[in-house]
Parts: sequence; C-alpha cells; structure tokens
Amino acid sequence: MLYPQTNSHRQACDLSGLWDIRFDPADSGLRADWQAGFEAGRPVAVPASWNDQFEEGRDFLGPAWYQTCFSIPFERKGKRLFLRFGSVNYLAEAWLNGHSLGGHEGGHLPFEYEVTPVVNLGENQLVVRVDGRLAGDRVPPGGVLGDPADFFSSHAGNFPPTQFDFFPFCGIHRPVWLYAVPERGIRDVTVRTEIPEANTGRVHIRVECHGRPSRRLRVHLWGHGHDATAEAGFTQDTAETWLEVPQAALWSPDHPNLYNLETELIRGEETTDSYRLKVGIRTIRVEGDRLLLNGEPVYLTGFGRHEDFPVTGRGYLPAVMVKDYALMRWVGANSFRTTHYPYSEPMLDLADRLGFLVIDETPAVGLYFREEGLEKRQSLCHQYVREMIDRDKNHPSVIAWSLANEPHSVSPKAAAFFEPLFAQARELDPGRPLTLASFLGAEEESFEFCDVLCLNRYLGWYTNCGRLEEALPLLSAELDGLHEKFRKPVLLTEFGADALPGHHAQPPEMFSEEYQAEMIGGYIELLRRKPYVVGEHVWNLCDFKTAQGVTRAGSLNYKGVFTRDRRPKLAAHRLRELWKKG
Ligand code: GCB
Repeated sequence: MLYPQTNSHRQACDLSGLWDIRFDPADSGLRADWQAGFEAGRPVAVPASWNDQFEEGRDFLGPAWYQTCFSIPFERKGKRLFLRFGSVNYLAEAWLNGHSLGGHEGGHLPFEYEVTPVVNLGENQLVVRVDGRLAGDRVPPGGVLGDPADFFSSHAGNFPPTQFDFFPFCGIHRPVWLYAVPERGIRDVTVRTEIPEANTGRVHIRVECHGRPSRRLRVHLWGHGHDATAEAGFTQDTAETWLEVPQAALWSPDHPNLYNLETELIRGEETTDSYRLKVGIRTIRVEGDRLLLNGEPVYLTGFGRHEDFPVTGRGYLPAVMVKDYALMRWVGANSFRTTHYPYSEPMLDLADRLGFLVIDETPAVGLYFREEGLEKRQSLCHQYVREMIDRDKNHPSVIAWSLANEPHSVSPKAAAFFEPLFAQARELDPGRPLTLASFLGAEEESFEFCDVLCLNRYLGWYTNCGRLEEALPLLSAELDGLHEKFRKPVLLTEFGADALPGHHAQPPEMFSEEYQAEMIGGYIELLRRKPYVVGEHVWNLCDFKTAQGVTRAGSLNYKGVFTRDRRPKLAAHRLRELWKKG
C-alpha cells in the first residue's frame, strides 16, 4: 500500500490536529446514532493515544468516538478520493457524512477507504469508533486468565490485563490522510533489487493500477551518476519492467545510497499519473551460519524498542523518532527490531536514509494456542503478514520479517499454526529471510521454519538473579545447543536488565546502573565468541510504559539504556565503548 504523495497528479492532505473525542463506557454510541455525529465531544490530539491526555482515560480502553470536519482542499474532478489511517489501535470503524466506510482490526498497520461517492463538496464529517479492549481472540491477546501451569501466570494480575509487556495504548496513533489519485492511476509499486554480477545492480519494478489503464508505464531511475528509463505495456492492470545499473552505488549501513525512481503512466506524450520512491540496491540472504548483505557478512548491533513517549503514548512523534535515530547512532547501533509491531512508515523511510537494518515484526506478540479464539487469531496473523509486507516491501532497510514475538509454542498446535504463516510470507516475499523471536530456545518447534533463530534471554535477571557468573556459562551452553540442533545463524534479539536511573551499587546488584552495564557487557563479550551468532539486540533502547504489576515499578519497564525521556544510563556509555570500537 503506497504512502500518500503530492505531485501534479496526486494530492494529499494530513487531517492531523485537534479532533473531538467522547468515551462510550456503556457502549451505547451506536444505538444513539453517534456515527452521524455526536454532541459533547472534547478536544483530543490526533495522532496520539488518548490514555494520557485525560485523567479518566488512562485505563479506559474503549470504545471511544472521534470526530472531525474537513472540506476538500483540491480539485476533485477526474479523481478517486481515499481516507487512509496509518494506525488505529485496536478496532476501528469509520463513517463519512453518516455513511459507513467499514472497519479494520489491528493496530500499527494502515488501512484505507475509498470515499469518492460519499464525499461532499462542502463540509464533511468523519466519525471513527475505536475499541482497544483486551480479548483472547485479538492479536495481541489480552484479558486471558492465567493458567498456573503456563507462562501467563507471570502476567496474571496485571492491570490492564495484558498478555504482553507494554501499555495497551489506544487511539488514532498515526496521521489520517485524505488523498486523491487519478481515476485510473497507480495503485501499487513493487521494487525488487538484485546484484547479478559484481557492481551491477538490477532493479525490477512492478506497477499495478486502479482499473485497466489504456496506457503505458514509464520508469525513470536516477542518482549516483546514473540516469535511465524503460517502458512497458500493461497486461490487465499490471505492468513490469527492469533496469540495469552498471557501477551501482549499493545500499548498506555505511553507505545508505539511494536512487530516485519515478513511475509514470503515459498516454501519447502525456503523463497521467506518477509516483516516486527511493530505491536502495542491495541483497540480503542467509548462507550457512552467516547473514550476508550484498554478499558480505553483516553483524547486527542494536535494540528492541517501542514507540512510546510521555503524554503522547504510542502516537507518531517525528521529533522523538529523529532523536531515537541520533541516540542509536551515538551508541554505535546499526539495526533494530520493530518490537512488537510495525513502526510508522516515516520511521522506515529514515532507516533507508540513515542506513539502519530493520527486522520488521508483526503485532503477533504473546500468541497462545488454546482452542478458544485460535482460528480468529490465526486469520489475524495472516492479515498482519499480508499488510506488513504490502506496506514495507520496498524498503532496503528491511532485511527480515519477524512473524511473532515469544509465542507460547510449547503447544503441539504451534507448528501447525506457523507453517502456513511462514509459507504465506515466503510467497509474498521470497527475497527476505524469515524469523520469529522465541523464549523457548531449542524447544521452539517453529524454528524449523526460520532462516535466522532469534532468541530472547534474561539469564542473570529473571533467573539466576544477580549471579552473572552463573548465568553466562548457562547462556553459552544453551546457544551452542541451539545451534547444534538447528544449524542456523542465531541472533540474540533480547537481553538486558532493569536499571533505575541514578541507582548505583558497588559491587553491582540488580536494578543498579552498574548491574545493567555489566550484564549487557558480559553478554556481548560471550556472543562475540560464537561464530554462528550474527548479532546482538539489547532490550531496550529506552524505558517504556507498561501495565501495572509487581515487577514494573511506576508502570515502567526500566530495561532501557536510555530513560523514557532519552537520557543515557551507564549501560549506554558501555555500549558505546563496545560498539564504536567494533
Ligand atoms: C520479553 C518480551 C518483552 C519484555 C521483556 C522484559 O521477553 O519480549 O516484550 O518487555 O521480555 O523486559 O521482560
């Protein structure tokens, strides 16, 4: 799904700003016809989570109703108009001028509605009902009662009752766009790159249109001293072509070279639509125990993180996004995983531009395999894989897809759940390695479907408390066993310790900045001795908000190496020493 763009054929208008909100704890809005507009709304910022904007909103998960008014700021003749939501957590249902547009399930991924037939020339009223309540048949699941025999018991008693370790922020989290495209304009562009021989890049381009265009496709690729065009005809609504780039300036973290690609629909000599993308020429694959970027081994240093900030919750905040890249660069990171949901689209644009390697993860965190709701959870996971790949397939920065975080795969049903999911992802994108992050280690049956084994480990924290000298040999043996069993490269996708900022201890002890720094340093030193390990992702870049529970002082996970307001702890300095020297 393309990000909206403005050029001489397309127009896009961001509807962000102050909207109205009304909470609906009795769930009576639908019966009271709020979809046609409601009274007694109060101002709310969009995009942002509603939870920290209002005192009684913090633990309220919905339903809540949003509304705003707009008129169309551009010429609409010959155009199709769409409303596009970047992320609404969790259920969304929208109405324009009282007409139902439809619904969408799942946060963190975009959805859109064509509004051409229902849009007014004058003022338009958009109403959105948002429901972020936790339920067992949602993904991520929540509100599931703990079973003393399984891991959920450690989350039982959380408030709100999440089955995952971050606050279940709700609301319209990313910009809402009104955009217009030519009637038979470009609907989608897919770019794939290869390096068939040294220094030569090949860029494959596929363009799909709204309807069947009686026209041709022209593609223009330029940058780094190269300038070339190609044309192709359409079969049905699709046209494909490719361009060769001799002496290609390849994309990598050290040299995030990007080319400009313009795709155009041509009728005679006239251009009827165009769309621009940045293209990075690179390959990524797994060979033996290595992860190869452009044919060369690459080692990942970086983090798991969250889209999380005071007051705005999980709302899109460009300044914090820029800051986080600055911090990751300062500390020497070259990569991150979008734990535990796909991040905003501008975040990936910046990764392309700044040269960060991204493991893009679906919102499938905390999956469990009890029968109730299983079919629904599975179909949601398939939907997320489709939506994520569709959205992010053109980013050179995205080097792998992660299809889940910490599924409770001890169930024999897990492999049957994941096999078709991995098959779907491979079919949609044969070009990128696939993975999931597991806490089970060698017991994770679904590792058989993965190209890279992502392991989350907290020895010395949740077990072997305060005893790093015990924890590290155990980790070492476990990693060797895991590699021995699967013979695939291993990435430690999570490790770390909570550190209360300003809390110090000598000798180091749990919750002190010293212990966190020592634990992270010890893990890294060990990982560097394992030839099959392809990277280290510390948990977490920054402290972040969680549900209330006995293990989360002040409803915060303190495993950040930076505080929630982005100040370094001792561990950030330690990482900088380790990562900057390579
Ligand atoms: C994990 C989870 C992550 C948690 C982390 C922790 O394994 O993947 O979401 O926040 O542990 O700090 O417990």
